[in-house]
Amino acid sequence: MADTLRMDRMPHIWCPGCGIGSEVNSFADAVKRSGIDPKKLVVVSGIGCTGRVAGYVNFDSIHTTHGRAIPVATGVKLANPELTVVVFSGEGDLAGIGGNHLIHAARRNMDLVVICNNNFTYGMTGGQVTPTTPGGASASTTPYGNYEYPFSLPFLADAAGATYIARWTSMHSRNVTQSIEEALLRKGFSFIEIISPCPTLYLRRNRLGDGVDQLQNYQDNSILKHGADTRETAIDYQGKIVIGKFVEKNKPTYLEASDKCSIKLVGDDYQLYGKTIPEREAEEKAEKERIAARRAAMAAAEAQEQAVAAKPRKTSAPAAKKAAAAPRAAKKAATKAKAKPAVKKAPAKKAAPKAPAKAAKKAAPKATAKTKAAPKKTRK
Ligand SMILES: Cc1ncc(C[n+]2csc(CCOP(=O)(O)OP(=O)(O)O)c2C)c(N)n1
Ligand code: SF4
Ligand SMILES: [Mg+2]
Repeated sequence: MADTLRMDRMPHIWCPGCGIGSEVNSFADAVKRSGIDPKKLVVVSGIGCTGRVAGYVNFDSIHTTHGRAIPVATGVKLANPELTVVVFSGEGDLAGIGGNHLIHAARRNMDLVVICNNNFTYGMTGGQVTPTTPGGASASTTPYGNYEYPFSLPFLADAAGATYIARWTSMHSRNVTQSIEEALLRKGFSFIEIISPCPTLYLRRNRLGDGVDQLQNYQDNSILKHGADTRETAIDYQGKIVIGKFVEKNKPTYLEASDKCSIKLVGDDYQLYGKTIPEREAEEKAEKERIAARRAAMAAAEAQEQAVAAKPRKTSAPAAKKAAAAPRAAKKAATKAKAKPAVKKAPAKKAAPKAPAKAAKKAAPKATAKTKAAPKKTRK
């Protein structure tokens, strides 16, 4: 991750067992896999433990004020529509003080990827209750148990108009990576919620053990339900957590809708930042092709790496298998050709260790006896 993190900022502030670190890891991985140009990526965070993400990533980033990550990100996107803009923040920042911005960006289908770390608490400021704290959970401001009704964020985002909605936990890091990758490559408002442990405040106050205990809870209580009705995604205290990709649909983004309106008003000469719509479309197409080429190159490199890794080594099980098969092949060849060269050419020489090859040279029955030695090598 050295190229995606500002290593000069390490060590980071996050506590041991906090879920934010693994989310950043997934994010960095997703950016790499997506094939998008990192120079055209901007990360915006609000304030909070999660808000610190913007300070650690090696992309253009803004660590803005509490609750204002979405409006700042909206401004960045409108000022330069060629950028991919990601908001990475906590549920307090996004759904508490910034809740109004969240619903309006979703309503407009603003072209943003919003990654929301939901740890059910205001981590940075001492564990106060948040809009998602489950009923009954203890917080520094609700020491006798939370008596408010919490938001289910996927339901809120859905009702407001988000066009991509997924929820995972920090236990599901591969799914998190995959969802972020998908969101980076699509248009419109994408909302990804990640349920995550805050051992220092939420878990300790509620006597729920450490980060690992909570990951076990996620493992035991997550229910995978792609396409689930978001009305059924509420989370009770330590209860079941419905996870998956709930919504994925297309509708014009804010910029597309505003382009359409402007064309109606001024005709085809309409320009945004000095570029006509066909010019912008041509640039977008070229960028998509560059991304596709990068992805294809990465897939080819990955396939090659896998092929190298799969190549049998002398002591590996496939090598032993080959070795075991070699005398049989030699015997067959010898019987068939009744000629020395054929026996010499037995494939045993290359893949198999000396013993079976030697055996193949001599006689088939003996070779069979030697074959028994092959598994021993594997065990070693
Ligand atoms: C206008 C304003 N109000 C309040 C605060 C104090 N404050 C800073 S972070 C935070 C809560 C962060 O909670 P969350 O967004 O859930 O992030 P976490 O720390 O849990 O990752 C609050 C209330 C602030 N910085 N600015
Ligand atoms: S206080 Fe909680 S959310 Fe903040 S870094 Fe520590 S564990 Fe993570
Ligand atoms: Mg929080």
